[in-house]
Amino acid sequence: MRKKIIQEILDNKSKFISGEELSKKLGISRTAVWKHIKSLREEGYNIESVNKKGYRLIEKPDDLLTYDNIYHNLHTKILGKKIIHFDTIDSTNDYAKKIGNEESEGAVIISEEQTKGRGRLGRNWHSNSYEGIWMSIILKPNIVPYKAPFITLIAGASIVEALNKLGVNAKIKWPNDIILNEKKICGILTELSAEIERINHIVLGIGINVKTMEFSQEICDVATSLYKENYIVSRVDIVRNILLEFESLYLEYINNNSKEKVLDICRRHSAIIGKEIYTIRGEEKELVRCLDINEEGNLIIKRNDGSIKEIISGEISI
Ligand code: BT5
Repeated sequence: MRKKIIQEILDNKSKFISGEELSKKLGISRTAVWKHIKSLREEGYNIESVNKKGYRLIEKPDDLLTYDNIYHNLHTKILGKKIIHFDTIDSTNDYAKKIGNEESEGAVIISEEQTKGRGRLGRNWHSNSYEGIWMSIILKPNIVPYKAPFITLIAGASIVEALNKLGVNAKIKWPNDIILNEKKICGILTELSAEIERINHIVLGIGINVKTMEFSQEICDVATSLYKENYIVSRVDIVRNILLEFESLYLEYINNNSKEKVLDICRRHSAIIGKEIYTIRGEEKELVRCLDINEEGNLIIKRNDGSIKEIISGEISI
């Protein structure tokens, strides 16, 4: 409905369209029209309303994550050549998984809101309207499935690089969190559709808190956003930068099996290397020292008994 109202007002160019005309055309009440206009204004649409004349669009916000806004100055070869944009959806990862086999590599699904955003292991990912970047990228690398987990590290590396270039000193908490001032601003969810020897597609889901000022009680102690930490950065610029950084590191990996740059970024911007962390397995928590990330992208830790261990996947906390 929101889209239809915008379209009607846009089609009317700089002329006024009355509330009555809009309500007739769209088959909704005038109060409903007014409510939609109010929420569009909150999103940044500058809509003039004049008594007896109606509504007129003065200015569109340039921060909506649409293809039209993102493709300018997007200097990628394959990523983001197609961007499917939703106002609201259950989960961009779920949608990308449904269309993954038909779509070409590099297609991006972005939604302004997710009603069932997912984290790992069925956990919930809070994805309020217009407050963040909730996107999924469809990838079809010609690599064996066991090499797929490294793509999460490529994503983490590209997100911190992208944010750093916008002046945000974010860090990677292996394997899939990006943190800022000790709190989580971004999570990555990589999902694989594969046969034993061959990948059908990978859905790389990225959620970044940008404008959220208040988090629900459940996550307010662990989560933060760029705005909350006083970084006023455009969502469109962040998306463009991530797609560009990710593409170059990703192509190096799948074409040349080259991991050095990614590992270098993950080490330089690590939130945990050299620190004491907890590894978590079920109810068990163990205090260990994080030594490094090895060539495979796995975590190397030292236990209290002095033994060195490699961690391939899992949960850690600081
Ligand atoms: C993640 O899982 O961090 C992966 C999040 C991926 C979200 C993206 S958004 C686009 C795409 N579509 C989807 O449906 N998902 C992806 P995990 O490591 O399991 O962390 C989940 C935990 O983070 C939750 O249990 C909460 O404690 C916390 N959390 C939930 N929402 C958050 C938010 N908005 N910001 C920070 N922390 C959050």
